Amino acid sequence: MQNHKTISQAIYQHLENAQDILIVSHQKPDGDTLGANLALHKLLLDKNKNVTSFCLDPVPQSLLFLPYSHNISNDHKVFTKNYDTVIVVDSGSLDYAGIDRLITAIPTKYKIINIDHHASNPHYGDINLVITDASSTAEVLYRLFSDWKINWNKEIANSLVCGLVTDTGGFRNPATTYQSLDAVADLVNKGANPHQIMSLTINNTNVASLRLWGRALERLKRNPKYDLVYTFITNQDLLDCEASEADSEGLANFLHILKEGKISMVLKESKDGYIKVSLRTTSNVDLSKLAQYFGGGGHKKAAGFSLPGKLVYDNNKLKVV
Ligand SMILES: [Mn+2]
Repeated sequence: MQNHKTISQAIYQHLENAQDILIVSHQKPDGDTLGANLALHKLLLDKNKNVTSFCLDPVPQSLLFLPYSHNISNDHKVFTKNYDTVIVVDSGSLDYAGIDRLITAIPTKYKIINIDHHASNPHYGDINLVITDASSTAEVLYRLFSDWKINWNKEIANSLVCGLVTDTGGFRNPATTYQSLDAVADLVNKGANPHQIMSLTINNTNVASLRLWGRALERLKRNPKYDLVYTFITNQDLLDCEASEADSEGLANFLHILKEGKISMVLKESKDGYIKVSLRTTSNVDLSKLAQYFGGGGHKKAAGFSLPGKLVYDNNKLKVV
């Protein structure tokens, strides 16, 4: 942690002198990337900075409860304005954030502050705070804000708890540590309401989504050779169940409850002609390395990558074509 304290101070010093700050979440946003973005957003607004928050995709309905969520822009024009600082949260790369090209349009010189917890993060920022044993970027920010002794408020506390709740699957996955729970306990003391956040996020499903999960669960297969359990979702499934791609989110995490298989894998077709592969394990296999081999990334116990192609299920066999 001694190294993190030095980086924490470097970020603090930089932000004290910064004026125009862009905060970027990753595309297809989740509760962690948006919670982290908006906690920083509120903190920097309170410090009278000019703050712009960006995400390539719109805020999902289920996360609109986050304080200041309406301040998140997905207008590419925000990249034509002047900034001295770009903070990227919860993104293993600029490409993963979806801004690798957009960022080149910023006319001024700026520094990138990279705040993340993905094991595959290659430290692409000018200042990098990447804590891979943190459950979430929200937990990284909790440690940062605690170092800085900020003036806490309910909005910041709720935004951070949203990241902690969603990235730990309600404190159930192996990323949940003493430090995650300690952070949440303290944030509750500062006004956050984890029960309400859980019922708005992870305990917030719909009929279309459950029908889609039903299809995927019915198809679960074991591969004894690799001690793997897997299933898949096609674009046709989305049409048949009147579900959206977002409705399959959480399925890979849900498979954590399985006692069979070292690794669980969910393959999902996406509309852009790719197959998204999500991997989870409760064993010591480092999935981030496996995912990086295929051009993806993530954490040791939860990682993913994409492949071009389609899924074909024929004769009880799944093929990628
Ligand atoms: Mn995260």
